[in-house]
Amino acid sequence: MANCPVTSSEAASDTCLPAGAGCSIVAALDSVRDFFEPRLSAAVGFDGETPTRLAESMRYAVLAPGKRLRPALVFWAAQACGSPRRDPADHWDPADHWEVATPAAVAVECIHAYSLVHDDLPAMDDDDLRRGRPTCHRAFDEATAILCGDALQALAFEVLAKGMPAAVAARACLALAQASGSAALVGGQVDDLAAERGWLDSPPVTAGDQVAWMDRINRRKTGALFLASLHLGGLAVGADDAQLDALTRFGRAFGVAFQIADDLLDAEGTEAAMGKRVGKDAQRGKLTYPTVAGVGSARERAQNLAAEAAAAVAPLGEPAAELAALAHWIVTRDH
Ligand code: GRG
Repeated sequence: MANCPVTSSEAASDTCLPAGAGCSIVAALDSVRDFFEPRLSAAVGFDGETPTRLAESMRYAVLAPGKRLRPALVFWAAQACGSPRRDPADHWDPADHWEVATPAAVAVECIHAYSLVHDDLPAMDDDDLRRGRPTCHRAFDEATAILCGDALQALAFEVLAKGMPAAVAARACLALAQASGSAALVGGQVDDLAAERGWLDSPPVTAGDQVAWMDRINRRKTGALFLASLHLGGLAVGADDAQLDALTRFGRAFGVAFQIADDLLDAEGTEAAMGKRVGKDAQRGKLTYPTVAGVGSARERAQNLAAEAAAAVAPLGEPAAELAALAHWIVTRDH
């Protein structure tokens, strides 16, 4: 397997970030995609009773070129928690941990892809472009896109239940169901719509209340699936409570840092780099971190959170270097 470990010293240093020569986190993400995408494709290689149009829409949605951040979190959490105890001689091969964590990586990417397909629908964000291509309802039709999302969601749990040992599968299914259900992904999406569509009895007014409101939405809408990705990766290799706790602290800081960076990119990024429409938030007068707190302080908070995330996984040692580097990268990326 092509693997490109990032060292702890690179993770802590700005010089390893994407703009720098020989940046290893970008290569490490390429390694994840090289390993993961053939396995993801196999998971949506339907036969039997799945109608062709539905199968095509699911492959279209899930195999479109995404960053694969959630699978990366699964694999890097697995390698961070699995390595020391599996090979005390320290000759660890991350491939062992990635293979065992593959059902978890496929499952979280299926949930993510379904949420994007549904979010792009006319009843929600009404977008025409996603991952540089026409959105699913544009390439197919609305009914197919709704059913594609439904089937991707069910597939996620099928893959976990089939691919993991029973006791681990039950914990993993619970964690993923909670992260994608009414109290997290779906609930966060509903609250986001509520603010935008004037469904709130008392919208937040002060800057402090607005930041708390956004944190609460993003913790559920975006952060919960990142956290579940990390936990599923840990569970796949039998992580202990201390390791899961380190992943939790990493995931909480990472989730907010990611969302602030996403808001900054919506305000300042380009459609070509992002592969989706930008400037939507301003058009809709939506609350975002840069509009409430200002671009400078939003950027500063994102960088502080990235450092906090990296510090949280420092006790996991060298195998957690990719996680730390990813936290720094997500706040400096251009897509
Ligand atoms: C429809 C239940 C339901 C939820 C929708 C995912 C989502 C919730 C909304 C998408 C809108 C949005 C911009 C959310 C915030 C951040 C986010 C999930 C960005 C996309 O994730 P990336 O950058 O995308 O990892 P790729 O395409 O690289 O996988």
